[in-house]
Amino acid sequence: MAANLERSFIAVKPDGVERGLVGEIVRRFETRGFKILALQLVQPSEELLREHYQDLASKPFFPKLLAYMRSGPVAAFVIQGKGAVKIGRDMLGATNPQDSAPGTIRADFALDIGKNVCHGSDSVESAEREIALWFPAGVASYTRAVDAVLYE
Ligand code: RTP
Repeated sequence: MAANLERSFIAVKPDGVERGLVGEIVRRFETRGFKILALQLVQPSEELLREHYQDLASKPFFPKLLAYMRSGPVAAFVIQGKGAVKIGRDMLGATNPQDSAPGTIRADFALDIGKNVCHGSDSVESAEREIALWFPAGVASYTRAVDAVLYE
C-alpha cells in the first residue's frame, strides 16, 4: 500500500460532541493535510462497542467505558494520508489528558481519562478493522488536486 493511502479511524466521543468540538477536531486533521473519507454521527449499539473495544472487555473500567460511549452520539470519521495512524494518535495526545502534551487535542480540551474526548486507531490493522466496523457500507474514494501540492 502506498504510504499516502494509509487510513485511520478517528472518533469524537459523546462528551466532545456535546461540547461542540466536532468541527474543531475535524478541522485539525483537515488542515494537517489528511483527506476525509467518511464522516458520520453514529449512536453506537452495545454490540458495536463490544466489538470495537474487544481487547478491553476484562478491564475493570469497561462497564464505565461502555456507558460513556453510549451516552450520546459519536462523530466517526476516517482520515487518509501519510502517517495517518501514528500522526493521528500523536495529534490526539496521551490517553490520559493529565499526561497529554500541550497542543494535542486531549491536552487542549480534556482533563480526565474517562472523558478524553476522542479516539484514534492504534495500528494500521486496527484502523482497517475499525473502519469496516463503523462504516460497513464502505467509505469514499476520490482524488484531490491538493495532494499534488501536499506531497513531495
Ligand atoms: P482510544 O481507544 O479511546 O483511542 O484510547 P486508547 O487506545 O488511548 O486507550 P485504551 O487503553 O484503548 O482505552 C480506551 C478508552 O478507555 C477509557 N479508559 N478509561 N482507567 C480508566 O478509567 C480508563 N482507562 C481507559 C478511555 O476513554 C480510553 O480512551
